[in-house]
Amino acid sequence: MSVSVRDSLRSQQSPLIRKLADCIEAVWQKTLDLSPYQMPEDLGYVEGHLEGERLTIENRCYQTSQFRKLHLELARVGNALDILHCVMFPNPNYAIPIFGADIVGSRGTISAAIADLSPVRLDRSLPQRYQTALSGLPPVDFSQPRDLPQWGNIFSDFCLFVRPVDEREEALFLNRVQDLLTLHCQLACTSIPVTSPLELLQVQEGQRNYCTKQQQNDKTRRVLEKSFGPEWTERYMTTMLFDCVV
Ligand code: 18B
Repeated sequence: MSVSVRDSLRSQQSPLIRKLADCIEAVWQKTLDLSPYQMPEDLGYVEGHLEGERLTIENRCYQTSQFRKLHLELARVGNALDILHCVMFPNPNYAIPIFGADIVGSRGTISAAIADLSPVRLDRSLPQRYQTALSGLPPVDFSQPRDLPQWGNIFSDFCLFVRPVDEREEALFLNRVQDLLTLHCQLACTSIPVTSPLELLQVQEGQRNYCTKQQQNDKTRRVLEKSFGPEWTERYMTTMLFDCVV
């Protein structure tokens, strides 16, 4: 399946967001066999403006045999806030981590850039193959690392959460996410599905915990509520952003 890279919202967004969106789709296309994903009809392209500025959202979703949902979302609030959101939800019969990334930018600066391969195991460890591969990546150093909020105990020890201060750090972030993503797609494609009912339950529980915690991100909720109200936001956060199917 081919992926279109032309996109109206994307062309207006911060360079780092544009580059990462292009990069994510290029890696997906190169390493995975993408199929269409049926998203709720009214959620592909969304605009809202209850109070204040208009919020525009563009969603792209795919699926593969290893991933029940690959989600790339671009959002823009007026001319003030640019957001990239990406989550790769594995099928529950694959005991592999959840790739997630979020970039929040405002008028030329990026305030938050986060990327992780988040474990689904209760002890928060990553599979050995992932630990080995991630340990082999070159060290990265950012001048303004950021602290995770309380609900952020879902993230791995390899989680990158920074405020990139210049073009060099933006490029470093982009390169590191490209490495994480490439590595993840390659490892996912060669991973063997779990067969034991207990393991299946554990993966389901891990994915549910990830979604429940992410739904506690008040900063995301507040942005959405301002334009769409609390009810729509609750539905969006639990069906589109962090749906636990299990
Ligand atoms: N997120 N983010 O995706 N969020 O969705 N995001 C913010 O500078 C949106 C994810 C994460 O410090 C901020 O503080 C909106 C994924 C973390 O308390 C805003 C959407 C991950 C923080 C938004 C969206 C993730 C954070 C504040 C839907 C990780 C820090 C920016 C399109 C894999 C939270 C700032 C804190 C921050 C908004 C993480 C405005 C609307 C997949 C940890």
